Amino acid sequence: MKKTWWKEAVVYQIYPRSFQDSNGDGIGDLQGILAKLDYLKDLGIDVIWLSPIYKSPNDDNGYDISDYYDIMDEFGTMEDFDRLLAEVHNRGMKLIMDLVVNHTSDEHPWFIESRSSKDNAKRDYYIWRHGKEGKEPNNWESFFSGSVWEYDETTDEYYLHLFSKKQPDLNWENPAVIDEIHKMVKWWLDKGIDGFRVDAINHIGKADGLPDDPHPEENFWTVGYRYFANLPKVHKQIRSLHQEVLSRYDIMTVGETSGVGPTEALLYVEEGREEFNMVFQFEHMSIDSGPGGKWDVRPWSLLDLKSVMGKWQKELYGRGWNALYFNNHDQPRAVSRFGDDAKYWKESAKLLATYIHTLCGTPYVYQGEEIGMTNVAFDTIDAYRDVEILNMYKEKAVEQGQDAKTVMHSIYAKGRDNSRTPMQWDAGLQAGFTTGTPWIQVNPNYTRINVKQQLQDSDSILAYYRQLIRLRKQHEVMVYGDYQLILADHPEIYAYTRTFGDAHLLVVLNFFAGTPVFQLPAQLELRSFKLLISNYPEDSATNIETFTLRPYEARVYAYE
Ligand code: ISL
Ligand code: CA
Repeated sequence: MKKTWWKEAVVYQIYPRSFQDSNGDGIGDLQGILAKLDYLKDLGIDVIWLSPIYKSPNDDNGYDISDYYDIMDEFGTMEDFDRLLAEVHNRGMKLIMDLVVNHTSDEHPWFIESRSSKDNAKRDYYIWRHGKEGKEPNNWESFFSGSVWEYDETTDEYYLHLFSKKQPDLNWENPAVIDEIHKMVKWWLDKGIDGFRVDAINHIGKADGLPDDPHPEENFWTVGYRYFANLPKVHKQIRSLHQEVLSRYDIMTVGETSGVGPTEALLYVEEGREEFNMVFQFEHMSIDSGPGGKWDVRPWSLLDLKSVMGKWQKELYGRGWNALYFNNHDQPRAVSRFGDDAKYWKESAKLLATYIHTLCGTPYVYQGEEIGMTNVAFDTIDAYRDVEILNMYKEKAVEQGQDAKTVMHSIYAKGRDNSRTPMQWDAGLQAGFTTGTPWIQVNPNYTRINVKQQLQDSDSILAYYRQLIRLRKQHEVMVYGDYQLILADHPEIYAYTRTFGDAHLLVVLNFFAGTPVFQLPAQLELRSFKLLISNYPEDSATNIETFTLRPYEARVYAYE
């Protein structure tokens, strides 16, 4: 297996709006990030991924871009960015940007021109269609509720938007659009950034003729998904981006691709395909949803987690590379979702960290994860900011008259604002995030859960992350080792080995609050084990052949 820096790296995702405000306007900014670089360096971070910082009217917090070549006013200036990049590099870290090219903002000059008339030169930068008998051109539904089509009076046509109506989809069938995007990507790479996380890239191709979805009820994601996700034409576009631009730089790329299993993922990441280094897959993020999609909240089972993740570990090994994550700005907080954010908060946050950092792939840490930040439950819908949440609430609770309480409960479980509350730096006012009024309320548990407290506590979640990340740098097997599941059918214990040449790891994870007994499989009995890390104070048991695990206990052993 080829060794490269991006396989050995640990990535930290910053959602700039919620990270650190430097000027008291309640919105995180680039100066704020600059002030925290030493914190990230000390944590052991190699690569910082910045969620979008480009000019944007913020309908979707920067994922709606109105100028790819400029910085969002609230975040600072291009000089601030250049300084940030230089300071990241000075510390021996790298910086990757979010590349959002499935759509722009409706306030992007291209779209303003495009909508102005049918014969405007930029008309075909976007996807315009006539209505069908006075209705939308087809039955596809947006990820953010309602039709993907928005009627525009000026020209009496509809434009397509897979996300909010302020995020019109670019027309990737138009060579002029592709030229513009290649040029822009090159411009950022020439500035010296170290790669991209590529937003919603699996959606850039739409099926020819934009057919109606004949099975509107059968979609986990949204109606029409099969016609605008992971189509063959997407790969052509990515390969041309790779060949013409990306391949000329020593960078890392990670595509965001919902709806793929390992087989389809290999089309994006297999070495030699010349597309991406890795992709974010969503299968493990769906194990707590029913057939109705993400808001259809269900309990999850460890056996599902094992089978999904095991499949990815096995099928990509030696052929592609995994991106490992439990948290990002679109997902609820993992400690609330897969751990226990009350009694075993600390143990379970460490357990989940142990899992992500001992699988084969590149681990991603999302801001606040390293201190065990939890979900939030605001009393009223007015406290929420996310366009996906607000549109969904309006559709279900207001228009369809569904029980508002039930809708709020699915927001508490799955809403994206769970991970967008301000970073909890200390126990002072507004968690040290801002001296003003934050754009979204802080989680009231900041007095208990914050960076400052955990920096002083050698048993903290933060200290544990640092230890795990250091360990990864000392043991190549943690990065490159082959994964082998043991105790496959155990419903509470998740255990596996990793092997790289002569180096071996044994990982034993008790995913729940019970106290199951671990039994070492016979084939490992004659080995000698050394405990590398554990989320409980080390106990005296030298015999690991059989032992009782404590709630959420995690142990990692090296063995020969
Ligand atoms: O999860 C999905 C739909 O619920 C995916 O199919 C979709 O690719 C994903 O939601 C895309 O997310 C990204 O693009 C969005 C933005 O709102 C998210 O924050 C971003 O991560 C639009 O730019
Ligand atoms: Ca600010």
